[in-house]
Amino acid sequence: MRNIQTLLLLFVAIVLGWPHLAAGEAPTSTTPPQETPADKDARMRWWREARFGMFIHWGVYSVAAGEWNGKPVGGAGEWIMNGADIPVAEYEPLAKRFNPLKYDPAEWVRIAKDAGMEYVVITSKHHDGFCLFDTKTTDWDVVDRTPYGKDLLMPLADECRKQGLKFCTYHSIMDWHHPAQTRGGKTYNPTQIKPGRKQEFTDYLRAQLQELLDSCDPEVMWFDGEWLDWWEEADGREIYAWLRERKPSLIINNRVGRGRDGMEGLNKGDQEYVGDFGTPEQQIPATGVPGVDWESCMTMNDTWGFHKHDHNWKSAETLVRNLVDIASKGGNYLLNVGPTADGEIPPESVERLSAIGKWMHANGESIHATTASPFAALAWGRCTARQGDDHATLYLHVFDWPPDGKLRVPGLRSKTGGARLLATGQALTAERDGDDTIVSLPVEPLDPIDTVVVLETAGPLDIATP
Ligand code: H79
Repeated sequence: MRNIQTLLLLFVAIVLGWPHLAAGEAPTSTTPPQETPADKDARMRWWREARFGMFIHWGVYSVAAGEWNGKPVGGAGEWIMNGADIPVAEYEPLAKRFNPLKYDPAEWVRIAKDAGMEYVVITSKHHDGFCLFDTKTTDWDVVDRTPYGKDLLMPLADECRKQGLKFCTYHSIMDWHHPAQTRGGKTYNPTQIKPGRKQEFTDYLRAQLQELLDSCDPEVMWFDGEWLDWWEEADGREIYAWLRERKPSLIINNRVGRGRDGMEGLNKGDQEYVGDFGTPEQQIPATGVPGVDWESCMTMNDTWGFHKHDHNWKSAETLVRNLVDIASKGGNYLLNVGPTADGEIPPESVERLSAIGKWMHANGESIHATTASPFAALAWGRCTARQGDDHATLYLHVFDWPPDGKLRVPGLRSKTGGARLLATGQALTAERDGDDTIVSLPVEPLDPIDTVVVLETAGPLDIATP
């Protein structure tokens, strides 16, 4: 009897979807698939190990290239519809001039791969609503409105798979073109939703996401444009759960919901929020947060979409050091390129990526699949690490070469198992000095941007807390 009761209870519970559903919810609507911490680690693994990816902002704004009616428009290139206050009817004809005949996805992926990047995130749809893939949800897309007339994402996805990179998409929730949203005239142009038409937009969004899964099958879906009064955390939770049901391995950023704390990008602390990683934008957090995944997205100049008047390029030194700084804090670096309407990555970007690649070729081991620095701060640079139970490899990134040739690693009391320059293998001596370890360096740095010293410990990591 007891057994029958238990079985009955179980049966009812399964049918009603207990225990994770509250009364009144549609089954599975906001409940992501159950996942143990180990499952989550497995899902996030490639992303955590990659450390470095390429962001690509491309669309019909690339035709305008930061100019409207012959005059430069301030702000980012992909925001020109807002910056020059262009009505939809005047913006749409840009598509007729979007004909990227020089688009060579194999070359783009090669450029990313040679830079040491392991994934690519491209705009499937930015705030202007224009779709770079073949969608049936609207004719505001590359196939229906441009002389080029072909899906731009599928060939890139194919090339990524061929060359061993992960293919990912960026999709904006804010949509200045969708008939259910009205553009505001305010800064950052948050749209309003027309009364009673939210469902129409979320159906449209889901249909597009399904098309992306069916065609180019991204590994990350990177949402943006979520700072709208009418877009709620619950909406993000629904989309998140719905996507993960369709593709359990999918990784989704925190901008699908309302968690992100402004441009700092990590989640606000007032409640749990949906999303797999935080998204600092144009900044690097002062420190990492143990157990929190995050990715800093940043530009090489001051625009995401191509802008012909933006010549404010960061140096290769800054870009490499940003990558190292981010890795030393346990984050990922998503570095942007804004290809032209012809389909070319600007030469200034290619040059910088190739300089980063040169550094990565010699030093990539100190970035990929490493973990955050075990030190609080290092006066001369940064540290990344690889830790086992009874041994650690420390990668000491020397930005400022010590004039006396003595690299002091404060608080490192572990027995040393040898030191060397990563790029050449040249052996170095390392000795204890009280609670510190001192590595003797050659007179000149190998690479003035960042010379990496590998320090192996013999035995577990032992660091005196400052
Ligand atoms: O796609 C690139 C930019 O076009 C886009 N994000 C990157 C990846 C971007 N959109 N807006 N912005 C960047 C700046 C917007 C900032 C703000 Fe806000 C929106 C300020 C107030 C509303 C961010 C969200 C800070 C608070 C809420």
